Amino acid sequence: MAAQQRRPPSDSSPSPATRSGDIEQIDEEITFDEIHPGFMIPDLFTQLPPVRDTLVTGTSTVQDETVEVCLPFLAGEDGDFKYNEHGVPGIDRAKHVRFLHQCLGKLPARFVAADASRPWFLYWCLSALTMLGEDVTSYRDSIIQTARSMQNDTGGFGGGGRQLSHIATTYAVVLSLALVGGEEAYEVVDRKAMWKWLGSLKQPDGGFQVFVGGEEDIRYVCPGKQEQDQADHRGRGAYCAAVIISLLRLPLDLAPESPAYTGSSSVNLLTGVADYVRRCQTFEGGISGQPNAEAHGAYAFCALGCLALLDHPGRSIPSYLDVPRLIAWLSSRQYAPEGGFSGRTNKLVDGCYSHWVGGCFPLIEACLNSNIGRSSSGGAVAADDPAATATATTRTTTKTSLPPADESLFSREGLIRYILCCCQDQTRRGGLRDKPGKMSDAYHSCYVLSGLSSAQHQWELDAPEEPDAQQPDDAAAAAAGPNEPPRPPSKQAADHPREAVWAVLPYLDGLQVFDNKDRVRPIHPVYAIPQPSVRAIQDYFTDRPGF
Ligand code: FPP
Ligand code: K
Ligand code: ZN
Repeated sequence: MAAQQRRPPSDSSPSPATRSGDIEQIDEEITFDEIHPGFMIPDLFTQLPPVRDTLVTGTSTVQDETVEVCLPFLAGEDGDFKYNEHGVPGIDRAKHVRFLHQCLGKLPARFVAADASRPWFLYWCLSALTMLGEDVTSYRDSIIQTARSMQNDTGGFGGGGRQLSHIATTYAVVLSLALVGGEEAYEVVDRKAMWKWLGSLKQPDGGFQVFVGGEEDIRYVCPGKQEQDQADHRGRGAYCAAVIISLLRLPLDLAPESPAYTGSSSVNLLTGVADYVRRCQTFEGGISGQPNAEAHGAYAFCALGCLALLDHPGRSIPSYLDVPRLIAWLSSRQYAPEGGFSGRTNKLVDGCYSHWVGGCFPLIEACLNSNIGRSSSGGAVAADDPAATATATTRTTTKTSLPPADESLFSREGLIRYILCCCQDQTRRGGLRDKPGKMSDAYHSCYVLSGLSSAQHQWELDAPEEPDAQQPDDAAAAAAGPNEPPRPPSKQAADHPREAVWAVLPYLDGLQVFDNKDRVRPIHPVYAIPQPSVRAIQDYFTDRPGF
């Protein structure tokens, strides 16, 4: 951003002094710069977009209203915030932490509708608290007890006692156990039953049902969202399944009872998943929850995260997706002046897409920057899958033309501004939110902070072919703290795709508009929980005797 573009908002906008009324004695002539000396906010974030479509529609009206509600926060005019010299407020840790502890406690009666989402509340709150730097091990005993009550003998976890196991609630419980950590927490999981249950969800088309016997007409309510059908959930089902399988180091082979069982040892729990993801890329370049549906940010993250677990992302992502078109779609999700992301075309910015869309960028950047993303070698495709092999061959051309991402592919500054200016509830309530005017909640607190974490950190990925040559620099690794050296391959891990080695960099390219005290903890780009928590649970289950 050029220096001359960084200036205080234009005089036409009301200044905090004239708005808040508590500095009445100040002369009207006084400039914004004198009140906030050195405030440097690019015009991009304080003014209406220069190019506008004059056609007025319902969509354009709500978009205009959204810009109007965000502008005062972005321009440093909200009286309740203390802004730094970049016009960015700090993160109100104490209030958010208190809000999240409250959400983990007893909830008011109206939350009865969210009863089946209890595992989600656990994950959202524990994850958000962890990113804010809190130690969540004090919740270990109660999480263990709660998780036990949610587990079914037939495998997996339901939303509560005597509820059917569901892939999403299972994912949320497993992540919650990983977040509190420790042997007793890991041991809650009946891995053998879990393995059998996942096999029973695995479909011959490569996808996963989200619960046993779930037909397309069986619906369930996604927290805070409208009802959607089962098929629409397969895209995220595959991501949840891949995360569960990887964290618990489950064997990949299928039991004969699985609907996907063919008797061939080359068909396993992960077979066909990448091809399923490929079929979900739409004409827009984004990714939908099932083939031929509307592209949505939530599925983009699930798709990329899933591919990143099936093989090295530098190989799997360009093999199965048209990356330039995906980048174009992802980039179109970031709006100005708001700075935040929308979830789909012609919709509004929302703080939770800071993760669902923002969290795609570390994966894409790593894919472009890892050596393999630039090489012309073939993709990671099972030889027994001719359709996928053909795809990989055509995609190789695209892959060779992908340049490395020397600069971020999104505006980190814009996202950080949107999050810190617009997504914090500044009242006593605390917590993070969709946008100004909306109530904070646990879901948005988790995903807004996850997005902030990806915007505040940079990740580097090893090249898969030469792991030894790609060890992270010792000094950088030491400074960054949570990075760990690659592990030697173990017997059981051998049938799992080799885990890529992610390293968080101790610096951030470009201008840093937030203060260091406002940096939240880094989270693993694929699992969205801290890297040491991923490492600890995987290590515990690697080569586990018995199962
Ligand atoms: C539209 O909501 C939302 C969707 C179509 C997808 C919701 C899915 C998730 C949040 C992801 C779940 C992921 C996992 C890992 C379980 P909307 O119409 O209210 O919002 P919009 O206007 O912003 O599109
Ligand atoms: K929304
Ligand atoms: Zn949202």
